[in-house]
Amino acid sequence: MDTSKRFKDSAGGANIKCEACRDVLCNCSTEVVTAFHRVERRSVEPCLFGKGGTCCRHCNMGPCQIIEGVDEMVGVCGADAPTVAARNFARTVAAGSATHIDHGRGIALAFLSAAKGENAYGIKDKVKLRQTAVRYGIDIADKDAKDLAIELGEKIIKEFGQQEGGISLMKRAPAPRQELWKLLNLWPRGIDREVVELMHRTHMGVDQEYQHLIHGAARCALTDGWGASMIATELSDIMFGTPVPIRTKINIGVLKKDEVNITVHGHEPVVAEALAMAANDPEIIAEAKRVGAKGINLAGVCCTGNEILMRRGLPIAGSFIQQETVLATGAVEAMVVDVQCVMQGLSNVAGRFHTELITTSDKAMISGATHIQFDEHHAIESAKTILRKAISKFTERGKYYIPLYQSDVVAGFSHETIDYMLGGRFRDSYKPLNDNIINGRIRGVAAIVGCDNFRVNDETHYELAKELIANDILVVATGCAASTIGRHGLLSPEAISLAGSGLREVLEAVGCPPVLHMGSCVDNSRILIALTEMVKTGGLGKDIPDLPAVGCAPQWMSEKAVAIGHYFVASGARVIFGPNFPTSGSKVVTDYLFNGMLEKYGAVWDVASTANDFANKMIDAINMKRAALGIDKKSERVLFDMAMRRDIGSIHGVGCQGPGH
Ligand code: NFS
Ligand code: SF4
Repeated sequence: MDTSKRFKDSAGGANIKCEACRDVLCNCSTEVVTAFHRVERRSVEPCLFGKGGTCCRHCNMGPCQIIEGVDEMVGVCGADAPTVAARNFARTVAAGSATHIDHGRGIALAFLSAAKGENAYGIKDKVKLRQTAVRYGIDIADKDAKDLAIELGEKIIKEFGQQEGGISLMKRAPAPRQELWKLLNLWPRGIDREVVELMHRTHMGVDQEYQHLIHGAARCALTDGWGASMIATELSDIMFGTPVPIRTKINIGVLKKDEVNITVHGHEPVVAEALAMAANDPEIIAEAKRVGAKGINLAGVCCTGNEILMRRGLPIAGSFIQQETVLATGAVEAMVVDVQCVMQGLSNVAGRFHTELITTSDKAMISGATHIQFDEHHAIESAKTILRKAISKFTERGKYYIPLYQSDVVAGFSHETIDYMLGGRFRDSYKPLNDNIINGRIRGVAAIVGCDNFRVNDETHYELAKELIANDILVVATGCAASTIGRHGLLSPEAISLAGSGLREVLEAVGCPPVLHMGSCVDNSRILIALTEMVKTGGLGKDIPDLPAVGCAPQWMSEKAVAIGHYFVASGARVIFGPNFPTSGSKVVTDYLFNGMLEKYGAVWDVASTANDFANKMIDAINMKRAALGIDKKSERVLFDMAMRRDIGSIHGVGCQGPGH
C-alpha cells in the first residue's frame, strides 16, 4: 500500500504540503504521524487467530489459539473453534449494540429534559412526536406537545431497564417478521437486558453451542436496530428536526482560511447541535471578529458530521479515515469530540499545531486533550465555553494548508423524505418505487453502509456505488461510507448521468441523486423502516427477505458494524461484509452464517473483497429475488468503462486554497 497516496486521498486527493519540504504532508519535519503511517510501520501483521475469530482470551488459562479440526488445538477448557468464533462474534455484537444503546439512552434523557423545558433543545417535529407516541401505545387525544413528550420520554427510558414486555418499535416491522421473531424467541425483552445477558453468555463456561450463541447475538442486535438506534433516530428527529433534502459540501476543503475552524467529531448530536446554536449567537460571532476571523466555521467529522449534515446542512470535513488529516492541515482551531471512532492519535496530531482537542463526555477522555464537560442542562453555556476556547486559538494559527477539494452533495433522505419525494405531496407513498422496481426501471435497492478503514482501498465504496447505479440499482448510504461516496461526487444530482437508463429516468422525474444519504450509523434504522414500507406497499412479497434489496459494509472497522449487520440479517436482509469476515477461522460457524441461517432467519451474511466482487454478489442477490418474485427481465450487467470513469472525474470539485500565511 502506498501511504502517501492513501494520505493524499484522505486529503481529498490534494497534496497537503508540510511546512518544510512543501511536498505531500509527510512526517519529515512536522513529525505528523497519522494512521496512514502507523498502518505501514506496524511490524507485526494482524494475527490470523485474532483476525479469524479463533483466539480466546476469556479466561486466564488462555489465551488459547484454536485450529478447527485439530484435536490438540482446542482451548484448555475444551472449547472448539465454532464455540470460540461464535462467542467472539457474539461479544462483538454485544459491544457494538452497547454503543448504540448508550447513545439512544443519552438522546432519550436529553429528550425528556427538553420536554420538561430543562435544556435548550425543543420539540421541532410535532407530527413525528405524535406518531411515535402512538407507537408506544400512548393515548394522544387532548394532550399538548409538552405532556405528550414527557410521557413518551418516560416510557422510552423505562424500556432500557425493562425486564419483560418487549421492545415497542419492533411492532413497526412487517407482520410475518414479527411472527417469526416471536416464534424464534428473538423479540428482545428489555434494551439493556439483552446486552448484559449476551456478555454473561459469552463468559468462560456458559453458552457453548455456536448456533445458540448466534441466536443470542441476533436478539441483542435487534435490540440495537429496532430498539436503541431507532429511538436515537426518532427522538433526534423530534428534537432537532426530521431531515429534508439539503445542499451542502463534503471534504477537507470545507475548512476556511479566514474563519475559526471548529470540527465536531464523534456520534451524539447533542453537543454539535448546541455548538451550532451557540455559533449563531451575535456575541460569539463578535468575539470571533475581534480576533480577526470573519466568523465561525463548524464542520463535522464521522457520524456527528452526518447528524448535522442531515439536519442543518453543515459541511463534513472528513470521514473516519480523514480525522487526523483534517487536523494535519494546521487550520483547525479546535476539534470537539464526544464518543466512538475518535482515534487516540488525534492528540499527537493536534499537539503539532495550535489545535485544541476538546473532549466533552465523562465517558471518554484522551490524554493530552482538554476536557470541557458538556452539561446538557446548560447546553448553550457549555457550547459557548467550547467556542471561546476555539476562538482564543485563532491568533495562534501558524502555517496551514487547506486543499480546496470539496464536493457538492444533496443529503437529508430520511424515510419520510423518500416517501414524500417519490409519492408527491398529496400521496406520500413508496408505490412509485415499488412500481418502478416491478416494471424493471429500477432493478432493486442496495445499501452501502459502515466505516472506512486504513487497511482497505479507499475507492471501494464509490467504485461499487458507480457499478450499482449503472446497473439501475438505487443506492442508499449511511455513516462514513456515505461521506466517502459524497466526496467522490455521487451524492449530487449531477451524478444522475452515471445511472443506468431506467434508474436515470426515475431519478430525473423526482430530482434525487443516485445515491441517497440517509444519515449516521444509528440512522440505519431508517433503512429498516424503508424496507418495511416497501413490503407494506405491496407487490414485492410479504416480508423483507422477499425484497430485491441487499446491504453491504465493504470496509467495516468497528464493532458497531457487526451489530448492525447482524440486525439486518435477523430482519431478513442479506448483508455482505468486506474485505474479511470476523469468523473466518471457523468454517463451521462461517458456513452457518453464510448459508445455515437462511432457513430460520430468511437471510444470510456473506463476504466480498473488491468493488467488482461486491457488485457481482449484490447484483446476483437482487436478480435472484426478482426471479423469485417473477418480475425478472433480461437486463445485461453493465460493466463500468473508462468513459464513465472520466465522467465522474468531472464531477469532483478540485483545486486548492494555496498554502497559508
Ligand atoms: Ni459507523 Fe459512525 Fe464511521 Fe464506522 Fe465510526 S463514524 S457509527 S462506526 S467509522 S461508519
Ligand atoms: Fe482458553 Fe477456554 Fe479460557 Fe477461552 S475460556 S481462554 S478457550 S481455556
